[in-house]
This record gives sequence, C-alpha cells and structure tokens, in this order.
Amino acid sequence: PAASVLGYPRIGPNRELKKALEAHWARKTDEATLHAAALQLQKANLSKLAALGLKPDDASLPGDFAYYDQVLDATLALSALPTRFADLADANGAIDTAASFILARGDESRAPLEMTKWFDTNYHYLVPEIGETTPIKANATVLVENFKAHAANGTTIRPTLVGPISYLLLAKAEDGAAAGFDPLTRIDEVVAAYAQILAELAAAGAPWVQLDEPGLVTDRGAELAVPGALAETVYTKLAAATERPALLVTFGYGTAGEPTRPGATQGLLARAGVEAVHADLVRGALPTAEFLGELAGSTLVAGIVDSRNIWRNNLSASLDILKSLRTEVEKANGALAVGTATSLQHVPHDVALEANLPAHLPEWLAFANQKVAEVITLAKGLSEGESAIAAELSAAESAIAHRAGFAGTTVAAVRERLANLTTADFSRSDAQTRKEAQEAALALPPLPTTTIGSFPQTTEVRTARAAHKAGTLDDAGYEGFLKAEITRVVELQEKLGLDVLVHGEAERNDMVQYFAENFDGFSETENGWVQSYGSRATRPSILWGDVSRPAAFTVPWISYAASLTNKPLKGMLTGPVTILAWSFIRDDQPLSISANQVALALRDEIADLQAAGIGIIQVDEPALRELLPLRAADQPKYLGWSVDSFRLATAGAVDATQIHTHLCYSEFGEIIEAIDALDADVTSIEAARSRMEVTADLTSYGYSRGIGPGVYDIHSPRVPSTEEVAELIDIALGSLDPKALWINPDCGLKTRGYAETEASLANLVSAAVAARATLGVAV
Ligand code: THG
Ligand code: ZN
Repeated sequence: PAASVLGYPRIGPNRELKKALEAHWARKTDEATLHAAALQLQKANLSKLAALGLKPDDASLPGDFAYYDQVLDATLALSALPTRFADLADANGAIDTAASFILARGDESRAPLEMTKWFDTNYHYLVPEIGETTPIKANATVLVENFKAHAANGTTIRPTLVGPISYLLLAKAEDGAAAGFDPLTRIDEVVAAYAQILAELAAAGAPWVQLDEPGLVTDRGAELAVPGALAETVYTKLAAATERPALLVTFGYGTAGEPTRPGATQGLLARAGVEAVHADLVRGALPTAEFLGELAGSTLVAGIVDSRNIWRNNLSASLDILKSLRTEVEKANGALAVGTATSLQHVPHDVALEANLPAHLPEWLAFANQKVAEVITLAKGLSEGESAIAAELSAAESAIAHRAGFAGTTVAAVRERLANLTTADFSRSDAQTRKEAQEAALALPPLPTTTIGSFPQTTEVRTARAAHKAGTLDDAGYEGFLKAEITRVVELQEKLGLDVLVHGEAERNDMVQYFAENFDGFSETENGWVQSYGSRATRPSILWGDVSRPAAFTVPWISYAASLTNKPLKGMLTGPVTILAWSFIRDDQPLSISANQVALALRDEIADLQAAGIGIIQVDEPALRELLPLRAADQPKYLGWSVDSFRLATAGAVDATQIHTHLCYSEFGEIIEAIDALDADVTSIEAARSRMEVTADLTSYGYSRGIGPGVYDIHSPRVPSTEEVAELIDIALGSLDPKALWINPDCGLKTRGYAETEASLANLVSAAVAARATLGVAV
C-alpha cells in the first residue's frame, strides 16, 4: 500500500465504544449487543477511512480494533493467562471476551492486571504477567473472525498485533516466578504461536498483517536489534513460514535500534524477509542512505505524519523528505509508502466535531481524519508530482504562515520576561532557613496531617458544573453552590481534626484543563477525546501560543476556604510539566520554553496566593516521571529543564511560605535526584501499596526535607483501619526523621465517595495522634 495509517482511534467520534462497554459492564446489555455495537463502530470508521481515500481493497485499512487495550488483545491471542486467573480459561485454554474483562477490571477476589504507561504517552496498557509456566498457545479466533466480518463487507483490513518481542518486553515476571526470571526467555514459544496466528490469518485471506515492535526503540530493545541478536532471529523465523500474509513491522515512538544507526533495524528486518518496515520520522531519526540501501526490495513506510500531536502537517517540507528517501530506497529496489509515526489512537477523531474553538485555531489543526487525508495527499504528491496536490500544498502553507504570524503565537512581553530571567529566579534560600521561618509561621504539630487536595467529585458537583456550562445555572448560582461545597469540605476537615486543610477543588473539572482554561495561550476542545485506558478518555487542552495568566483564578476559592478556618489552608496548583504532559503541546519551540512560560504564569498565581495570606502552596507534578525520555541518554537534559521549570514556578515564594509537591508514583528510584532538586519543602508520594518501600530509599539517598509517604491507598473504596495506618506510620518512622514526616493519603480523593473518605481520614487522624503520643518528648 502506498498510503496507510498505523492505527485509528478506537473510542468512536462520539465515544460510542465507551458507552457500549460501560452499558455492558453495568449488565444493561449482553455480549452480543456489545459485539454488534463494536462491529458497527468499526464499519463506520472503516467507511470513513475509505471515504477519505484509503483503499478498501489493498490492506491499507488498519485492523487494530480492541475492546480495551491492544496489549491485552495480544495476551488473548496467546491465551497467556496468568496463574491467578487460570480458572478463566475455556475448554481450549482460550480467554473469551468475558474473561478478558476480568483481566482488565478484576473481580471480587482478584486485582486486575497492572496498568502502566505505553511508552512516553498518556495511554495505559495492561501489563502481561509471564512466568516459567504461563500457557502460550495461539488463539487466532478473534483476529480471524474480525477479518472475515470486514471482508464480507468488501473491506480488506490489515490485522494488527503487538509484535512478539515488544509483547515480552512489555510483560513483567509473574509473582512466584523464580527471582530474575525474564519473560523474554519465552520468546520461542511466543514466536511459534505468532507463526500459527499468521498462518490462520493467511488461510482466512488476509494479504497483510501488521506487527508493532515499539519495544525496539528503547535502550533494552536496541540491544536486541543488533545483527545476530533476537530481532533478526525472530523475524527470520517468522518470514521463513510459507503460509503467511505479507508482514508490515512498525517502530513507533522513536528510533529503532541504536540511535546513531537510524534505519539499521529496518534494514535488518528487510534482509530477514519482512515485506514492509516502518520508521517513525517524527520522534525517530531519519534513516540514513547507508541503511536504506539494505532494504533489498522491501517497502519502507515513512511515518512522517505526526500521530501524537494535532498540528497540521507542513506538506511541502514532508514531500521534500519523502522524495529524497524515495531516491535512496529505489536504489535498493525498495519502495516507499507514506504513513503515520504511530497509531492515530493518541489524537482525537475529527476537527470538524469542534464548534467552539477560537476562530484562528481550526485551520492550524489536524486530528485523526485530517491526518489520514494528509497521508493520502502526500502519497499522491509522491506518485503524481506537486501539481497533483497544488491546492493542498498551498492551503497547508497558508495555515502554517497564519500560525507563525498570529499575534498570540509570539507575545513580546512573555518573551522579554523569559529573556530577563537570571539564575536567582530559580532558587530559594537554603532549606534550613526556610524550615525555621515556616515553623515559626505555621506552628504545626509533629506528624502533621493533610490530604493531597481534591475531595470527592460527587454527582451534584458534576451536575452543577454541567448546568453552569449549559447556561441553566447562572454565575451567581454556581458560585453559591461552590462556596457551599467548600464550606462543607472545610467543616468536614475541621471535624476530622486534620491539621492542614484544602478547599477540595470542586470548581475544577480536571487538574490540567482548569489551568489551561485560565491561562492565555491554551484552548480546550469540546469533543477532543483521547483514550487514556479502557473506556476512559481525557480531552487534552491545546497549547498554541505564548502563555501568561491574565488574572488570579485560584485565589478567590482558596481565600474563601481560608476565611472559614483558623487552621492553615493549602493552596493547590498543577505544575508546569504536568500541564504540558497532559496537553497537546506546541511543535514550534522547545518544550523547555513552554515549561518556563507556564512556570511564570504559576509564579504569578503563587505570588497572589501568598499576598492573600496563604502560607502553604502545593504544586503537583504527577507527570514528572511520565515524560521521562525512553532513552537514558536523553534523560538528563529533560530532568534539567523540567526541574528548572518547577523551581522557576516556586522560587518566588518567601522563606515562610511552605512549598509542597505531590508525585503520583512510588517507583521513583531513577529520578530521586531530580525530586531532591525540585527543592520543595514537603513532598507527598504514593507509598501504601509498596508498604513504605520508598522511605528507606529516601533515607539512604540522604533526602532531608519534609516527606508525606501515603499511608493508605485511595485507588479502592476500602477503608483502612487505624491499626493498618499506624503500622505504615511505624515503618516510615523506622527510617525517617520524625520531624520530616507528614501523614497523608496516597493521592487525591476525587474519585472516592464521601462515606469511605470520611471513615478513612478519621482513621488516618487517630493513627497520627497515637503516633504523636508515642513519640512524646522525642519530637
Ligand atoms: N487529567 C488529565 N490527564 C491525565 C489524568 C488526569 N492523564 C493521566 C491520568 N490522569 C489518566 N487517568 C484518567 C483517569 C480517569 C479518566 C481519564 C483518565 C476519566 N475520564 C472520564 C471518562 O472517560 O469517562 C471523563 C472525564 C471528563 O468528563 O472530563 O475518568 O487526571 N488531563
Ligand atoms: Zn497522586
């Protein structure tokens, strides 16, 4: 195929799949109804793709549907049931749809498969659990049935599966496997199963199958991609089968193999007999002529259209790159096709679904459908010449010119402020001086108790917000509602006896979107949903211009809460890295510059909070770990600017103002130095599930400022007993200085209900009070 996309959003333009799944999980519909809804959605998507110009008869159409997750679907294709789910196997050892939802969501007696980030994206996959004896047995039924269902409709899809190497790289060793067991040791069995799946798909008539091997763009993957290593062995074996479809092997999210040898992995696989190989030209390096010469008659799918961001493609620049690639590829008797950098699952469906964007913006944007059109246009330009796509080239050129010249894209005042920054703007005075000033100002008890910031977002809160948005609840009515909600939350915290109170964040729909709405330079979509995991999606904001903060916006709510209590009230902000990580970001300047712009906007808000008498301000950075580059060599630079942006946001605070931060993960060994460098006075982190494992790490690192390792897991409605909380406090006290320890839950309470929140916090407070008594004069 001359033009193809690696994958397409699965949730549906109006989140049809989400609705069908959630109705089924709520037992409102049976499996046949769910299946019919999913098939109808796929058919609608495929006819949309065909209408946009992808050919329905040459396997250009992606066949990447998954009810929940593409990695889970590979687990199903391998019948790889972890031991703790072994009873779910059917008579053939296979995992059916109902069983797959138990893997994804757990049941009364079992936690679901662990969920973790898919490469450096905001998508989360279900982690396979592989041990020495995990069954591995091909089950091509779902893939074959799906292929046939579309073939019966005159549509030839390209069934897509996570590749065998990436599957095992993404897996973790099953609990109970021998120490040091590496799932990759099961590769021969996985390859044999894939060979059988390929044979069954060939028998069903599939001309092409796509295997995604993004695992090979990581450092670990690079070791497997050198000549003679696993990638070569595996694909030589798979290519040697006589009964198989043609293979397209893709490498999204970076440069496959060694970063200094871009194209080498593609060359290696082509020589092994793979018909088409893909390269990500957006995050990955351009394959060099040396390696393109090794394509040996295979097709290179050039992933030139960005599938992780929403900007319109610079078609003429892309066409120039494609033409030079083609020259090299054709020297090796290969062919060039045009594609996307990764699956389009990371972008929303269609700009046309947005009715309320600011007038300048739609022309600059390309969501999935616009990107498909770009791929087709580029393929046409490549085969028929510039003149065949003259109108598209000039439309893209003028949109890009409008974007570059638009008043908000570059704002002199913002640029000047950044240019005038000095190193002093990134530093506070020394931690000890601050500590003394804060102790005097705050007079907190030992082991102070607090929460992470959000309180339950009840149906009433969501209903009031929706009514306000729809215009049925006026500004005054909404403000009155929110103030009543804040009053309730403050009174509850007083009653519970917490020491540092929060206002509860009822006014915020989302911890990022709320900030984007209040900063210049960002816009929000109405319908720009992107799957985050399973049936859940977010609507990332779009950062398109220089950022500034027109007016204080958190101050009124937080000041109102502070006016209701004599206890210290903690102001809540979201940090620069997280705001950027969960938004679509500019592609016309380094992320570090946007980060400092956001930091200055936050710095202004912090100054205003401080002026309003707020003495504790938390700047959350749950996504700090998330944006960490895949390659170790790229990490120090990232950690440098990300830490700097946090420091720039917070360093305007006076000594007596206590800066807190919150990080949503416990495995931060890799970035402990960066966390220390944030120089926050107090850091709260997830720790309950690992039973305070991190506290010992922190102590051995020599971390000396305030630390709040979460004393209970908020991810389930379970109420921890006072004894359980007390035990975790004891563990923490075993390695931490009691003067540094804070007592708080693991994370915000937004997703919890009030009943369990109140009970859990009551137990947290009584455990803290008891621990204080035990410490006695020691503190
Ligand atoms: N905010 C933003 N991005 C995020 C998170 C966030 N990315 C990472 C992480 N948190 C993702 N986790 C979730 C958790 C819940 C939901 C989505 C992503 C969720 N979404 C609702 C749904 O799909 O029904 C829709 C929410 C809405 O109406 O806005 O529940 O916290 N920006
Ligand atoms: Zn958290």
